[in-house]
Amino acid sequence: MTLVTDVVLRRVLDSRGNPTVEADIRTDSGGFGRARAPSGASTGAFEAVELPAHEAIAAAREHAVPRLVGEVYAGDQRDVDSTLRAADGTDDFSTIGANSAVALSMAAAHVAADVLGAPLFQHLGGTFRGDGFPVPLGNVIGGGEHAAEATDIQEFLAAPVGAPSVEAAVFANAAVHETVGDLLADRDIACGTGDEGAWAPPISDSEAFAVLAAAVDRVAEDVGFEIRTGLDVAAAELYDEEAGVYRYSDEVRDPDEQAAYVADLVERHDVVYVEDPLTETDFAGFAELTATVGGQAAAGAGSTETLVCGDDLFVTNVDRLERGIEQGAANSILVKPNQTGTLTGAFDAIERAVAAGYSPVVSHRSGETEDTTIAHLAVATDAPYIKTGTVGGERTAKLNELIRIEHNA
Ligand code: 2PG
Ligand code: MG
Repeated sequence: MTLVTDVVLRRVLDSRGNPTVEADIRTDSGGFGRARAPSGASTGAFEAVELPAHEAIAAAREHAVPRLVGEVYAGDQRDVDSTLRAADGTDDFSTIGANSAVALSMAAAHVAADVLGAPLFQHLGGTFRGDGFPVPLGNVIGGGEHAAEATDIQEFLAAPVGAPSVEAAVFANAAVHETVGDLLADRDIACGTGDEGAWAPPISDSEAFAVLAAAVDRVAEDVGFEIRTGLDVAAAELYDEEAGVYRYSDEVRDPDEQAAYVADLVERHDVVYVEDPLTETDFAGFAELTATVGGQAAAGAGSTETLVCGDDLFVTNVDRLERGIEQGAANSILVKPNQTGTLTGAFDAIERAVAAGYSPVVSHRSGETEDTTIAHLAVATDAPYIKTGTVGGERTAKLNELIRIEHNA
């Protein structure tokens, strides 16, 4: 029923105007699935390799497509993904590109769901539990690699942990985004937005916190449920490897000072989620910080414990996660399918994380498309959070899909 009979790869636009890979897969039973690869700007050094889209497509046509067509059943995701790995022949997808790999892997899942006549999250093994939906983390102020002349910290996030539904959470984040815009205008701060649609004002991180806190308080009062705050420090981008220090626009911090600074931010601003507080190789520093701010148990939506999340640290890689678990480096992992190249890789990372008491947070990339696969992945795996922006078509594609899933559940 799900024998792959046709694979098409093409270049399409991503939200930054760059080319990315789109894959279509058809099966003998007339099924159809389509998916697109996202692309990072603050990419981790240990991620699977993204090739220029045209190179990735040419290489996948040569090495992967002949091994898929007439050979593989799209419903057997592990077989599809191990076929992609074998076709590539490297550890990091540097032959066919993680962008081609992830588009093909996700397209296979979509076609299998189509053949079953089931929503993707159900095909992936999930249900929608109204009491345990993925809480969307909304990027409302940002800078770093996502916007020039803005904050040093890459993402200031709204975390509507008390929301009674996905729909309420999505609209709360949009309201925080709008309120931040109003508050910046009140202060005569003119600014545009960054790659993910977050406001990118030319203000310090502490001013950004003040604006975020004011916006979150105002919206929380309005909607009547708790909204906390989160951060993606994306510290690897601030780290000067040669000097061994973190360079902010107004300050230089050594690793101890950086950890103390983040711990202070978490305490002062009641931060519920902090991603990449230290650089991508500092497992020991992460472990110390997690011991300080992370609490003991696995945290989830509505919990008062702070999630310390590894993005560039773990790059959705089970081996790096294993090392982190051994050292107590974090209590959460960011899951981006394109960092590992396949859905199987993402599932394996989530499974290992959950077994170790780590909370998985499914995430978009700064370069995105209208692809909605991650919304289904988050629901299918019961992830407590999903990070997928707040406004802008490529972000609302995922948010609206979450609302649809909730609505139809
Ligand atoms: C991150 C992501 C998404 P990028 O750092 O978490 O927000 O950014 O895709 O640029 O790596
Ligand atoms: Mg990150």
